[in-house]
Amino acid sequence: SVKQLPLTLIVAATPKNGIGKNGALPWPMLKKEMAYFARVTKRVPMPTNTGSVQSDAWQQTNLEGTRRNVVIMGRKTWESIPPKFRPLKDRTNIVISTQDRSMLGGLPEEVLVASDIMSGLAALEQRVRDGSALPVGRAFVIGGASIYKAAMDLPQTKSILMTRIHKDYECDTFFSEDLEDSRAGWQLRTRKELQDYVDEEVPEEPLTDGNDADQVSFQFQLYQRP
Ligand code: FOL
Repeated sequence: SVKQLPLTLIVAATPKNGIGKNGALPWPMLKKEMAYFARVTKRVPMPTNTGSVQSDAWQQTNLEGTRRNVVIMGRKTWESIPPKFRPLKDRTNIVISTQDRSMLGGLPEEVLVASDIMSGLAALEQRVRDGSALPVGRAFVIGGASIYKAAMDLPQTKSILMTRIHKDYECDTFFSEDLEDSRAGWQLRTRKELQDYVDEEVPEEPLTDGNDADQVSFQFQLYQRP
């Protein structure tokens, strides 16, 4: 059921936890960072073999059928994605809005609209049951600030994939300070634990990206709480 589904936040933030400026990202296009976001949010984890079936990976895939990760975002984050990239492909998109979907422009019918995260997941669960959506792999919360905050207040949110941007861009939108508050219980995991989580190699050294006028380095991190 929806309350059992683990949620993962994925976010990029400056040293002061800035995540946005004027409805967009505060930094220039960071190709390697955006590519990491796309790869990680698309990659579906291998199913864990419980039942008594043969643990052959190939058979297992055919028995379970294909699955698709879900990305949950607020209405302003939806509007910030370039139209040619939305809905985010190969992922089930859920948009959180208090407004009716008719007020959001011509959304494709495969995009779910809900008033909060849990209602969105419940609506998706219904679609999976009636066969109009694929079974869920991982569920990612992709922002913005108020949606991240709501997700961090849910007990099923145990993991945060943080890209720490090593430059202080001017921002008007910020990620929750709860990540640094020891009472919130968030712990920085090791590089090895991050690699196991995302199922890819992650560089030890910061990556560098940007343009000739604006070079920036950044680092991929994993935070988890018990
Ligand atoms: N998390 C991280 N780590 N980096 C981000 O840039 C980020 N951005 C958002 C949420 N979490 C993030 C929200 N903003 C696209 C654009 C903006 C956006 C999220 C996604 C987007 O267009 N994504 C395409 C890739 C486009 C490309 O390759 O240039 C996608 O398919 O995911």
